[in-house]
Amino acid sequence: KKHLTKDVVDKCKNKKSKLGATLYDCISSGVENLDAGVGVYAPDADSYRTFAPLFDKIIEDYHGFKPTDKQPAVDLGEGKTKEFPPLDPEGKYIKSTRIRCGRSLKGYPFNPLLKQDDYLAMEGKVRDAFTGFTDKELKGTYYPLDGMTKDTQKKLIADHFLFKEGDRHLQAANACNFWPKGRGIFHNNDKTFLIWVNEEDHMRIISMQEGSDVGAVLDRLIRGVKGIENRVPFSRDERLGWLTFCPTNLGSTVRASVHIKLPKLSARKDFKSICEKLHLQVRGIHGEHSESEGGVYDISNTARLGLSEYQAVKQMYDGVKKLIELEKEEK
Ligand code: ADP
Ligand code: CIR
Repeated sequence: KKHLTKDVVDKCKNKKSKLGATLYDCISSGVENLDAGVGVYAPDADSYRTFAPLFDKIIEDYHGFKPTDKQPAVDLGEGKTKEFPPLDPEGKYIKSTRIRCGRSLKGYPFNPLLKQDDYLAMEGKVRDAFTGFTDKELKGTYYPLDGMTKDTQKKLIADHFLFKEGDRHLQAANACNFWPKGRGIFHNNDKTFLIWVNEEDHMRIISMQEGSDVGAVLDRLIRGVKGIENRVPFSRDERLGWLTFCPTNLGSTVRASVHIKLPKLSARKDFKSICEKLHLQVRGIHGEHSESEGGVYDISNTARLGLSEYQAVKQMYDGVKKLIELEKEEK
């Protein structure tokens, strides 16, 4: 609605990406969901170039990343995790901490253009990679969604480990074809290291634990990412960094979040705008498009593109540190 001007439509309406995606394929989610925050997805990597008149505007609006900007070199934060000691050592505010990143497999488009055979082949490839983990803490089991009981699935979702099902934004983007084929979750015994397979992105790599030890969560994520990238090649773009289906996740792809209670601050009318000024995004207790429950919010870095993985985590860390200070100052 905001960026699909007549000029943009005229520039894009007769184009097709290398794999045949049209402008409508990119905007269908927002067309069907007028309350969407962003409303577009890229069916393949080439769509970001072919439909640049639209994507560039949305990317600049969301990340502050200009068409001439370039994603910095990868810096996962290796050797620097000690810079992130627990944010809330007494456990008064923060319940849990999670850092996730997205990765796409080289040679495959995104959801709308994948066939059932692609899903199954991709699932096989990443499964092989998981079995190769040598790090004791990361070792675990892959649970395909196809065949999982509804009770197990519900519990994994309620406990914040598994992706939801039936997201209307993804459905309208044509991203749920052949569901649940090729979809699943890998996790270690403690459920502190998890990988979502073929939900919104080919892979979402997640590290999470109770409490506020951001450094420990990041350290585990780094080991996990390195453990997989040795086995499956990821697709990366010179300008846009790690490639993802949704333009909000490009670049570092990192969303570092805490589940936090800030009773005084969150009662203020300007709570969301305080967070925005600190470059923080507020989500509800069950993630995107959900509400807060019992005063618990999911607070994370907003930007992912134009900053390194380390900087994305630091954006959340510094912002949440400030929020806790402000909560303590409130009368
Ligand atoms: P994503 O983080 O992958 O963009 P969502 O916003 O849907 O996707 O969140 C996925 C799940 O992760 C949800 O169940 C959400 O509650 C959970 N989650 C996010 N941050 C935390 C956290 N700090 N602690 C525990 N669970 C979390
Ligand atoms: C939307 O437009 O609301 C969904 N397609 C999700 C967009 C990415 N999420 C976000 O910025 N919070």
